Amino acid sequence: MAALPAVFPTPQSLARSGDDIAVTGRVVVVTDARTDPSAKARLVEYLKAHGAARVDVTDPHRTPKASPHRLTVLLGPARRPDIARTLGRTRGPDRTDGYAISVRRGGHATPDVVALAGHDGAGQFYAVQTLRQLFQHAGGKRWKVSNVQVSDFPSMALRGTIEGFYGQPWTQAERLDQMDFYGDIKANTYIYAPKDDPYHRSKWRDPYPADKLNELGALVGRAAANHVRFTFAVSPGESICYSDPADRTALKAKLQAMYDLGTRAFSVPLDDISYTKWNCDADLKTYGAPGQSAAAAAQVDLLNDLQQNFIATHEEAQPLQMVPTEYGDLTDTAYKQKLRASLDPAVVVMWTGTDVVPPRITNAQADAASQLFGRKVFVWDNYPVNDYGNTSGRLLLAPYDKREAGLSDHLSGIVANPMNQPYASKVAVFGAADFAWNDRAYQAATNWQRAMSYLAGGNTPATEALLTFGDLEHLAPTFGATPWQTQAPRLSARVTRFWTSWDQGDRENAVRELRTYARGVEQSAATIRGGAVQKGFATDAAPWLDATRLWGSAAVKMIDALYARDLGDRPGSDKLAAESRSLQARARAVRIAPARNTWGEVAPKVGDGVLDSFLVQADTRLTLWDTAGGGRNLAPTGTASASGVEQDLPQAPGLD
Ligand code: 14T
Repeated sequence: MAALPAVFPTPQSLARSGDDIAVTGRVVVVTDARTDPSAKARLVEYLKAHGAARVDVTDPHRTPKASPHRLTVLLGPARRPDIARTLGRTRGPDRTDGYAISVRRGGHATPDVVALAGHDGAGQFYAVQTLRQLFQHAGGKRWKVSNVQVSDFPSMALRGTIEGFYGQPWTQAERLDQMDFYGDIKANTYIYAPKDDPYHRSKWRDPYPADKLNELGALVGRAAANHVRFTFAVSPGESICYSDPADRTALKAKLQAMYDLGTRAFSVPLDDISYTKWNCDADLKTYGAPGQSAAAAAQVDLLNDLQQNFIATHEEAQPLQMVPTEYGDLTDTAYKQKLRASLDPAVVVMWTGTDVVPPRITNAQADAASQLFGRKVFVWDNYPVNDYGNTSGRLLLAPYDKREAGLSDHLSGIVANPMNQPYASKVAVFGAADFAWNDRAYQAATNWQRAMSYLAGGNTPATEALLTFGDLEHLAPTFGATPWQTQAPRLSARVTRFWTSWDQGDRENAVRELRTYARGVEQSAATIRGGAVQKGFATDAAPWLDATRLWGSAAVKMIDALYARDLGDRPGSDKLAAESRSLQARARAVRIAPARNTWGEVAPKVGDGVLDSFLVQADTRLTLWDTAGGGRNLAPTGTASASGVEQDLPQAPGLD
């Protein structure tokens, strides 16, 4: 029997139950009034993309068009009689967002049946999203469906992203694309909080102009069609007068305008503001001298008012979310004491993990945070965001990692704060959504491969090119000096192996292997631009791809120079090394412009500390070839490395 299909996010339970079934030319889909409309639309779309020339939609009470020659797909609530019958012993999903899938082979007179059973509308939609990943090629233009039983639900209630970075906000087209992406990965939350939208922060009192409001309305609709909750955030902390009724009214009016567009979830982030000064004299009178405790009292007054007099009075409105001014530590302070003692228990509190950009998030930390804030916290995860100094020149393409299994016991959810580059952010967001869905099954390395395959539309060479490129953009900085993910682990291991073989005299093999990999680096840019990978990714990564091609070519030339020299061809080697140096100079001259980020016009970093170090090491060996005896390692311990070499530094001394 065929292997189990790869489904992401990883289902809680998925087991093979028999031979696969064929997608027939005509397929019958059985729905009724309780069938989720967007689940139904996607189901028809996916069936047509996988071999069904015609899809007949009918309901359980009409004469079934079912025939043994037509695959029948039932879509609706788990309790619908025909669905419940087909589910049989496959456990129904009694949880929010839960679903079950049961594939049953027919007989002589009965068709093959697939039951897609949702606990709720989102569950139905997620059943269809899983079905999308169960289609397998069956030769020619034919398709089959993996014969599996699935019982699935999310471990965390809130999963998705918070557009919460500094720098150029995403465009409307990019956001619309993200909503579809979130549907694909079963993420249900998008929090709109771009720091540089003036109407979100500095001009929070002003209503959105009509054109912006139209765009937001379209976004709310696209989110809903993907079972994503568009969550509107407004950050008044820079200028609000907490005790001023007019400011309270202005804030509610801002939320009301979004409610009228269909938004049902709201957040008031109070991060990155001063709590040691008031914005008005009235607050001094009402709350006393400024300080941690007084600030918390003022914030609590505002938030409780919004929860009780806006959220609670608006149908379908979700509990209010907030970001505390102290969002990234585990110290008990007067501020946190006040918050946990008096903030309405319904209000959801966000927390970033320790140190704003956390090197890891553990169960013990999350438990401590929950104690401090008096409720399960909602993680604002500052990965892969690239708006702070240490990310200058970087795309962050390493997998989502170092979040401990079991966090679902302590958190209400996780949203990733992405990069200014929305498509490139999908690598990490794909991982964060998988972790939030099923933290205990999460495997970073496996997820990373699947994320790349998703971006490459399943194309194998394009997936491989993305993995090679992602390795060169793997370093993930913290606010401190130590990155929490290392640079280029794949390339680094290959370079180490190269010098080991080289020094042992196995030069031909050493050269063949590393040269092949360097060619892969050089060609990855063209492959990523070749059409299989989502276009937006290549746009986001354009300067990095330009530089990657040049760095890859420089490495190939340098490897050839080493080999030529080893064969005794001094002039040929000199020429190749010179070509490599000029390619390196061209690579260093690439600039990221116009910059979407906060870093200004800088050079894209590509495999820095690994690729450039290799080139310096190789060049040094060529220079000292005769003195050191045939390009052998110069360090007595055999560990000469230049891992600290920054690409912006001048070349190592004595090389020209
Ligand atoms: F609210 C928070 F949870 C949060 O993370 N706020 C900001 C966020 O908008 C930003 O994208 C992120 C990464 O730079 O960090 C927070 O902003 C900071 C935090 C600092 F400690 C900006 C500068 C800092 F020094």
